[in-house]
Amino acid sequence: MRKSSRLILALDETDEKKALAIAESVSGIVDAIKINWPLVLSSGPEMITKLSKYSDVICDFKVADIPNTVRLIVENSVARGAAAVIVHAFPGSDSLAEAVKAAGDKAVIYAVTEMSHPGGKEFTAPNAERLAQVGVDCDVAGFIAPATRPERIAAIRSIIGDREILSPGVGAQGGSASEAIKAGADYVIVGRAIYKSENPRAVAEEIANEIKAVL
Ligand code: OMP
Repeated sequence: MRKSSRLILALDETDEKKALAIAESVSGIVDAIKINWPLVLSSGPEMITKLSKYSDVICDFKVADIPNTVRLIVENSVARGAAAVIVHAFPGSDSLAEAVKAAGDKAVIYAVTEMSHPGGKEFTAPNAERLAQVGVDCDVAGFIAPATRPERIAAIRSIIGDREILSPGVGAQGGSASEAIKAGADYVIVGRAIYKSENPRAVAEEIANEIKAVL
């Protein structure tokens, strides 16, 4: 994945026309576009391929299943053009290893450690270090860690070495892009603050400049 602006757009806009217009307008500014269930369910999985014309696409399916099902989901995401797939680490090392194997050299796998929302403190936070370690053992490319708790990005960094950290929770959830990068994130993931704004390109540029200032 490109590492330039360090900004990833979470495109949870469910109107296909609007989503494609936003993707086009931020293309060149964001390093990747992340697609999640809302847009896949409203507009179809072919959106993965359509978006890949504008940017690398991360399929955020937060896959949490037995190895065979994980393999089928990753293979089908990659066949549609995904450059990366986000999976949960908690189903265990066999599921995670199968995800990495299914991605092969065509895509990479990111594993969730601690989630960014308040409920993320209940189950994911107390287990985040173990989830990060299982991801390292299974050789995932990187991890999801919360911009809403930058100190936790630093804690995850101490376990994963130089693997990547993608950090959601900037803007609508209260986190700051520059604080997340300063804490050790490689990329920040931003959704509503960009796609719900009047001028998504201008907001994306603003966040990219905020990140650049602390690099
Ligand atoms: P906004 O809150 O609108 O910026 O969107 C954040 C995006 O990141 C959404 O697509 C979430 O599903 C995703 N996300 C989190 O918000 N928190 C997490 O802990 C993990 C993710 C993710 O895996 O991307």
